[in-house]
Amino acid sequence: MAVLSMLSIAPVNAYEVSGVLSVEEVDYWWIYNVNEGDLVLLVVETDTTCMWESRLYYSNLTLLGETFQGDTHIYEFISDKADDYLLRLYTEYCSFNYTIESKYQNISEQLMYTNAGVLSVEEVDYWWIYNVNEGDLVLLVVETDTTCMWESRLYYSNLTLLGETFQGDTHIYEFISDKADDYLLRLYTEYCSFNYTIECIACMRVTPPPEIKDLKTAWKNATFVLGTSEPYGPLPWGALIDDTIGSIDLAVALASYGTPTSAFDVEVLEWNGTRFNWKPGSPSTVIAVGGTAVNLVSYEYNSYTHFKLSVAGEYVELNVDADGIDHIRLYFSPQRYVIHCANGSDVQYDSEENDFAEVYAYYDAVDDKYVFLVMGICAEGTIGACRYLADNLHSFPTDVANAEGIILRWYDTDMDGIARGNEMTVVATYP
Ligand SMILES: [Ca+2]
Repeated sequence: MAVLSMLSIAPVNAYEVSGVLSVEEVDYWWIYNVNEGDLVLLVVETDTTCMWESRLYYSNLTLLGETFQGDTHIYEFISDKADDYLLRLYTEYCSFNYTIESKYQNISEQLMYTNAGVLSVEEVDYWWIYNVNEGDLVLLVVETDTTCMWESRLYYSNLTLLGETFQGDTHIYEFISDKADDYLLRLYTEYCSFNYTIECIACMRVTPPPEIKDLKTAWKNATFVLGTSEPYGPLPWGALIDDTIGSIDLAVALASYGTPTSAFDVEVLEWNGTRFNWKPGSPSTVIAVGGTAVNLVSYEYNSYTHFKLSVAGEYVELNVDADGIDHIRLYFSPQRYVIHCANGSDVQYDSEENDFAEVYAYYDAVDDKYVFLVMGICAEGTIGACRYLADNLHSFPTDVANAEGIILRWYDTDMDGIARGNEMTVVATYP
């Protein structure tokens, strides 16, 4: 009897991964390191009887194939280029379990950064997608539970329209970024209120800029952050006890609303020799007391304020557009102010009797922190600004309450060399 040669048989699709797809949800999976000439047998098995959708892309988002029919989706082809493939699964009507089978061990789900929100009838929500680089793959999905038609738009930061969607409940934006930018997503509903989930690489809600009056609410449990008494990193000077006295007065006033705490700047920020980064676990709401030259928080946010320390550290200046003042510059040696007036003339002041301060409320969307800055040019300005805020916390004048920033001027009315709240005058409000 002839002996048959032994049959060689083995499963092609040796690897399986599983997931659950809920109604209106999108899942992305990467199949890494597919070689040119590979026989690709990729099967997505489900337990649903609903129609659902899958797409297979090259890594540059060129569509390789898509399937709408049937419960199980089958992709069979010879790969024509070495690439990582992206598989997108989307269901509109039913939730179901699925299993992806292939011979590729390197299959992994794309993890998405998730934010949730609620959109009410006639409401608009804005979200930033920060720091998108040219050439980045952008996967941005807004999943909703509505059956109404609603509208989303994606803009470049200069409001040039990148894309818009009106159809369907879930809106999907998939593209390769053609320029480095922050992107702005606008969500708008006219007919129905609904919950939504945004999934992408990095999304954050655009928060209205905080105002001075929010000191009582946004910062009621804030951490007071003060500079150390020695120079540190790029800071030329140590902080003075004035910052502490001012902080105490403001903290006591705030204590009727919340429970302020305190920290040194070096406890919450780390200096890497080039820039500062918030340390893990650093507080989400910060009141920084002390100017750019002595407080790391003030230094870090210097570019957002009107209060500038010169690069060489020989002067501090405030750009002010108020009371005929164009800008103010304090030279540290000798101690004198030069006020550049809007009419072009310069006036000098003695810094023993005069100071200026800026108070600025800021939301840092990148680090998701509320930062409240109280910065004198000299220590008297800082302590005077703290005392002004403490004195007026319960009833700010309207223009101050609704300002993001204010410039205060101290003049030592009683000539005792100490700044008090009633010696401060608001000379400008921003914006
Ligand atoms: Ca005084």
